[in-house]
Amino acid sequence: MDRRKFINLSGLGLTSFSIPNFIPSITDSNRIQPIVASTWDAGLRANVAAWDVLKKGGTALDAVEQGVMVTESEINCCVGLDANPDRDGFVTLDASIMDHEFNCGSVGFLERIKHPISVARKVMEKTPHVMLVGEGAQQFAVSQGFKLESGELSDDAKKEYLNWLKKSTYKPIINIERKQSTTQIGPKFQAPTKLSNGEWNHDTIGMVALDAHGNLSGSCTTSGAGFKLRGRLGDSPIIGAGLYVDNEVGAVVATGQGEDVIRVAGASAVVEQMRQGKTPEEACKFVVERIRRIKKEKANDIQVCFIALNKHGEHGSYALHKGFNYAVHSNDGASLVEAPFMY
Ligand code: SD4
Repeated sequence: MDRRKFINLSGLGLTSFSIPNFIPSITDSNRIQPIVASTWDAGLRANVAAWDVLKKGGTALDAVEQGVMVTESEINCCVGLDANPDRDGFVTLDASIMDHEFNCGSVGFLERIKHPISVARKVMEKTPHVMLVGEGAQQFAVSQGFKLESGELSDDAKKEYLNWLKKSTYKPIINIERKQSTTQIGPKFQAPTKLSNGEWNHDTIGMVALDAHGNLSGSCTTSGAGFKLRGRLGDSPIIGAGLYVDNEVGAVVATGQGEDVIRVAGASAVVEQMRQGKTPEEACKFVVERIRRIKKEKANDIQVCFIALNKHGEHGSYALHKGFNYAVHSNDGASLVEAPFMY
């Protein structure tokens, strides 16, 4: 046995004395290659943090938490406390996280907490529950040491909100993106610009990852729809809708009109299609087509997108409308992939 193989195997807790004949040798070509994929071009920056975890042999769960925390912290971003408020002027956040053993946690309608994804993880790890919402979720967060922020709107969000109040039309159109935001990879990125005319209106990051141990995890965090009805929850905190992971099959996240993702138990439906043998892209397409059938001509007014990562590290995506992209990071580097679409 050469030294390299010995080191690989000893990393698995095996030594040259304990290797039975039937254990296949581990070579560079069959070693599990970690990978992370996340929604939109903001995912490029989030993936850098996730990849930092994965490349050191860290868990997919840590990767998907730390990755989306980057987006939750970005200034002038539609995700996190800097996002647009609901119609009463309050930013309310939803997030969920799921690991390779069906452990999951989520928060909904959470106010004044900077990292809802980390509260979701605490719900998963420290309580017997899956989901906490509103005041109770906030109390729980504070009890776990999270700081209660001021609740002040960012300058940008204040401007948007005052602008919206002029007409107060209730029409939360999510994610039909006609202009691309600027993007750069690496620590010195340029934050994407939010347009005041509603042409850039996505508020979510979803992330799926496979680690070197062969385990999948996923996360999703959002401010939901800008100027939404107070108390509205979308798909992102709902396990099976905005996020689902089955370690035997794959991990899926959704972005877009949450109501229509919930209607079809979107992320779970995509996982089930992969279980039937579809590729990640085929599985996403199948469920997007189902949504289009259900919505009929109303499908023109909404956007729905899924990204899926299967057990073997193959990724794919599909969107109802043109304009959705997702970011991928692996040993091959970082890339932004334009998703195939129906319209
Ligand atoms: C929601 N799915 O709350 C989220 C919104 C979204 O980019 O994806 N925005 O319905």
